[in-house]
Amino acid sequence: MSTVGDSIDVIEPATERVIAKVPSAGMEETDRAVAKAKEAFATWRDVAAGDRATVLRRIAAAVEDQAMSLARLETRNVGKPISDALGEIGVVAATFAYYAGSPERLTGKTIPVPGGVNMTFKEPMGVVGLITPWNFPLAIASWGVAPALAAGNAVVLKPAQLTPLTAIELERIALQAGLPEGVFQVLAGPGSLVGERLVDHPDVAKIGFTGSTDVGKRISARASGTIKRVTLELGGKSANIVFADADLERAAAAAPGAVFGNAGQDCCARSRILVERTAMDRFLELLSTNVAAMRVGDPMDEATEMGPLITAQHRAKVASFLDDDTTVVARGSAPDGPGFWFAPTVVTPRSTDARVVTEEIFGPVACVMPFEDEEDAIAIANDTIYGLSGSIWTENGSKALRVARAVDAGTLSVNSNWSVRIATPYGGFKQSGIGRALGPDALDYYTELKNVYIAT
Ligand code: TAP
Repeated sequence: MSTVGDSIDVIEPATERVIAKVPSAGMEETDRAVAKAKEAFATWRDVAAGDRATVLRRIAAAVEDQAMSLARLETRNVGKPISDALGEIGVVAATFAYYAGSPERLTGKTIPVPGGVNMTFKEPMGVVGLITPWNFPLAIASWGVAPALAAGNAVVLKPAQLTPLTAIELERIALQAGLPEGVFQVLAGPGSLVGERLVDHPDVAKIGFTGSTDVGKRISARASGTIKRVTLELGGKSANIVFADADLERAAAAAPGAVFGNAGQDCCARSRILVERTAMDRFLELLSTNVAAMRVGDPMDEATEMGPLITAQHRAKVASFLDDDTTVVARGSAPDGPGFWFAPTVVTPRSTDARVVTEEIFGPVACVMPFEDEEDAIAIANDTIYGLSGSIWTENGSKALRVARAVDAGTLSVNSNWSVRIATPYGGFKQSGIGRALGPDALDYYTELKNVYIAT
């Protein structure tokens, strides 16, 4: 991607070619979009709940109808395998369908109090600014857009400049599905202009941000200027904890997908694989075989398991983790180029301070470390500023639950890598974020709780 004058060149990571030019918004366009959203909100908030639900259902159906073309666009723009992209577009449709059930269920409570009764209402907030990353562009956008619209808000979405294409398509689909003009707008443009203006704008009631912890901190500080509501879905350094009593073959078969899925550009990538020392040799042997067998190549091929990285700059950053503090113990293959390829790589660290142990890599590099016992595993898993997700592999159910309760992370799976389910809350502890996406709880982050007292 590069910004040329007023347009963005969108690059295909697998070929390094420009595949689209998109208008790049600035401050003025942002102010205009917010003004239009504010006007649209005034009527959308009063649209009957059942009618809002119908529009969301129509968006879900249209996304499903156009799943293949949307998936192709996502694959070309991000470099992710087409089978993954199709799965993600399925998540987008399912997210709209799920939140289509919400407008009519956004109920409050009646609370008896002396001399009268209190009622609570979940009111829409107004104009919501959503700022999203490039790794799961449309899926993550839908996690904000669908509950925000369901609750009666208007939305201005700023997708990452690198990957704006499917978000632009979603705006078109929403209009065709009957969403009134101005209720949902997409503004491609730099975070330093469009993003910051949305955060500063007095008429934006809430910011839903998904991205890096560094930018999340900046947004959090800026948002204090207007006491803006903010939810933050940020980075991670999740642990994949493998006990010696686990089904090692199953754990080793799942481990590559848990960290090399989306070429490691996944906030919940289990990039620290913690293995009980007595099982280490066997686990590494199985893992190495599985990594060598990974199919890395043309993202449009249905058999491909891993595509390229997003940019040359990002590839250089990922490569910088293979420094003197690491030993490469297994490596898969990758095409030569063009394309921003990087082979899936497994390393062991030479010290616990190695960058590969402490920092989010956001690429296909897994760091394997031994632990001695349950207590040690928990201590290592929690020795990070992040707390997004993680997995625990053991055949002992009590131990699984003890460890899951003790790990400081928002989303844990036992004998599975699966983090994201539309009906359940997703988000981070510590510097992995504030608030939760998905599930019924997400609606609380797109509504204000109002309390009305009536004297009887
Ligand atoms: P960032 O560099 O943080 O960018 C995310 C979004 O913020 C982009 O749209 C970006 O715009 C915008 N932005 C940049 N600077 C900004 C500023 N000063 N003010 C307002 N907006 C600004 O992240 P990324 O590289 O796209 O994504 C990778 C990161 O996201 C990783 O850390 C990953 O873990 C995290 N992530 C977290 C989750 C969840 S759910 N926890 C999910 C996916 C990704 P431009 O880039 O277009 O300028």
